[in-house]
Amino acid sequence: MHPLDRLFEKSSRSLAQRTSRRSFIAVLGQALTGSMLLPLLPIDRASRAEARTSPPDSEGAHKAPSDDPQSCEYWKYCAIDGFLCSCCGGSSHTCPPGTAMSTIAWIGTCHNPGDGRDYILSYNDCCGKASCGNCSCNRNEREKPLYRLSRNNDINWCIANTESDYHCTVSLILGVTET
Ligand code: ABN
Repeated sequence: MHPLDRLFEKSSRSLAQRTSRRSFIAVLGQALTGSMLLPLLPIDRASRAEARTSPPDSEGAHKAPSDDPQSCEYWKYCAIDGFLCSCCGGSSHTCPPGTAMSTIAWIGTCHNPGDGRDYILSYNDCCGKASCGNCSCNRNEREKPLYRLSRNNDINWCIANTESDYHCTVSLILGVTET
């Protein structure tokens, strides 16, 4: 007999003498149950959650600023949440025909890489028509979570207009910071 076989036989016999069939099955059952429960253990997914804070495409993942007002990366849109009026028959600062600008708005500050200055902007919704649906852009840079409503931009600013249907959002320059 090969020495390895002999060794294996000896250790199997000694194990068999030391354990009953019932205890062997119990240990095997515990091992199997344990291995099945392993995937249910809590795993720290915080790092993955952080990586997701910038969703892909128009919903975030903010790449290099763009000088195209139909792009979500356009500098004036740093705190916008809505459909870009520039893709809906209007421009970055004018509402499409047949809609009216909201009388209340969200205010943000964006850096213009073109001249290196920071601008105060208002994000007004254009109201009176159904949602445009083009160029959804949700950047909301430096926005705070919804638990402080006054610091969250996920709001239909048309609520103060007589026609409260939301169509799209524009971005108006209100001022520039002094240098
Ligand atoms: N300010 C744009 C908007 C409109 C409706 C709902 C959420 C956000």
